[in-house]
Amino acid sequence: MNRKLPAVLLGAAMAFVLAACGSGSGGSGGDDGKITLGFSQVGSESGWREANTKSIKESAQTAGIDLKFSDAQQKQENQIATIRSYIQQKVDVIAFSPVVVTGWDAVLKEAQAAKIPVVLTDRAVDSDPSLYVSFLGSDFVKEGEAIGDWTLNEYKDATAPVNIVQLEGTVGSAPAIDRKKGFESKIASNPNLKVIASQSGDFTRADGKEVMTAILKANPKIDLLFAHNDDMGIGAIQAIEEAGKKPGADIKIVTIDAVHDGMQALADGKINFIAECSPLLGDQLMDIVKKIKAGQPVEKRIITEETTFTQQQASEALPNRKY
Ligand code: GYE
Repeated sequence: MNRKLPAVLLGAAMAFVLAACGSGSGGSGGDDGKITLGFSQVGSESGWREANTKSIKESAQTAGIDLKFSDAQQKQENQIATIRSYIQQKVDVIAFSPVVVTGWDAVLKEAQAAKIPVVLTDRAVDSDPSLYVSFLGSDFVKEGEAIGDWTLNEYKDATAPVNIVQLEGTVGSAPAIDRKKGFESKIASNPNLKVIASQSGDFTRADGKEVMTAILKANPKIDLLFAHNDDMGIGAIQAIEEAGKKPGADIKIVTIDAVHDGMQALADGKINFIAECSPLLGDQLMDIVKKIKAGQPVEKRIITEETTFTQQQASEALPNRKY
């Protein structure tokens, strides 16, 4: 996977940005002087996604950017079709949150041939970095590591095996791949920590519940659940309660995102720990878009700042959370 960015490519990307905006022609934003941004969203699978969509729409409005927005319903073919239509409409900049990491080369090359700069938000692709201008989003490996560190500490005195279940995000998506990698790399140092089941719940509450119900039936002893997002964790809480067990006590639960409903479950004692993943990418995205149009340099990789929450910290933070 080619997600490391050799320095030499930074220069190449810059040259591309400058070439793409040097002439000032071609953009559909010409008529009223507004910049036009075409954005292809993954879907509306989670509370995180809802907050992310709201952030992008609000920030576009505040920035005076004309936003064309499309929801791909978690299907790559929909995203590709939308990006092609943005190319045809000659938008000034295309941004998208790629549902999976593979399969983007052709459409990214089409955008480059049309001199339309592309910004990745939230999720990565495995295409050559010269095919996009910037990538704005979280460090998902770090989030998985934060969950792994909590787990190592929680079970540091364990003398018997700790049975762990993992509910993975969308198969082939950057957050599912990287969170699993970060988590598993950490827990590998304690041989008592055993992942006994690991399956995708596609980042949704419904699938989280369904998959956890089946896993509970097949595994009488589960100590810890790691769900790759809050929504799957909340779905699993329902499954655990229906199985007559107490979430947060009989089965401990750790998740990623820290959206409102996750934080509420954490404050209520049903989740034990959450690593934050901020969906508030709108303002930074609009800044990038404006810089690109102004021919100014933009950073190739912009990493979102995030933290972690214990139950106590969640109770304290909840009243002031924006999402
Ligand atoms: O964690 C999950 C959403 O890509 C970071 O996608 C995002 C993830 C987020 O569905 O809730």
